[in-house]
Amino acid sequence: MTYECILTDVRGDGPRKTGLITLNRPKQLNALNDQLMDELGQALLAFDADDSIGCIVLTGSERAFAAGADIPTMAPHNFMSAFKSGLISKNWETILQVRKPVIAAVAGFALGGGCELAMMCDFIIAADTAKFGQPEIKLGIIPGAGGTQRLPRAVGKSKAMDMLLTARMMDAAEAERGGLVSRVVAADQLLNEALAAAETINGFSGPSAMLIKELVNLAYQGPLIDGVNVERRYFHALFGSDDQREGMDAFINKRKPDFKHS
Ligand code: CO8
Repeated sequence: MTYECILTDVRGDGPRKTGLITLNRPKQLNALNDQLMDELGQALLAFDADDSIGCIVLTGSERAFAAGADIPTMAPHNFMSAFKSGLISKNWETILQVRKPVIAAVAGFALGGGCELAMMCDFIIAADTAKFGQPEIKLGIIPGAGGTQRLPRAVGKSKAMDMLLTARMMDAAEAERGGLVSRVVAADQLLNEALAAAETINGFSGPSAMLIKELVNLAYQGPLIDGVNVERRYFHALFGSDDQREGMDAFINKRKPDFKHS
């Protein structure tokens, strides 16, 4: 498959690899247009369906992860055309269908829809150059891909209100303090660090990784008790897997596990 707005690659030395997706509209700071979002969705689903892939890393350029939805594409719309066409919404949430872990590796600007896309990933590793923001208020609009909902859950109400209402950007250090990103690394180490995290995950049981992802998202999105109940069912279910027997036998016999991802 050849793409115009993204690059794809497969990385890693182990038996399970990492699918790498790079947003690639450098002149527009990776502004997210329809074509890019279509291609991103196709690439994500293709890696998700590929049994040799354990994890996906999504990244941008040194200057920008993504500076938001493509403003010239949105500018001509009125309410009815936005409502009737579902303005750029149809292909924005494909990423939420992906069952394997998706790591965002963010350098430079992650603004508006770019910040929202990063927040739809499972965790964010940031370069020390990263800047996060939801500046939609400056354009007379509001976030449209979950920014008003996911940002407060990530950084708390006060910081979210501050960012959404004043349009100020948060640098990488503040994003880490606030819990928006899991770690901050030197910009020239960003991709290595994200790929190393993916490789670590690839070495573990694939079913465990996918179920952890589903459960953490449940904790993040839904009521506590529902998440705890589903967790209990899946916890029991994994005692029917080969990887549970292998993982525990390896621990007891002080050897490295050889997971079959089944
Ligand atoms: N869309 C299109 N083009 C963009 C965008 C964008 N979001 N951001 C930057 N560009 C373009 C610029 O127009 C410029 O192009 P050109 O060279 O042809 O003039 C090029 O990228 C470089 O940008 P700048 O010259 O402005 O570079 P600076 O370093 O001076 O500034 C900034 C960088 C601060 C990132 C600045 O470009 C900026 O403020 N960009 C807009 C950021 C923004 O407002 N983002 C939010 C957009 S709205 C949104 O994302 C809503 C999401 C809704 C999703 C709904 C799904 C259902």
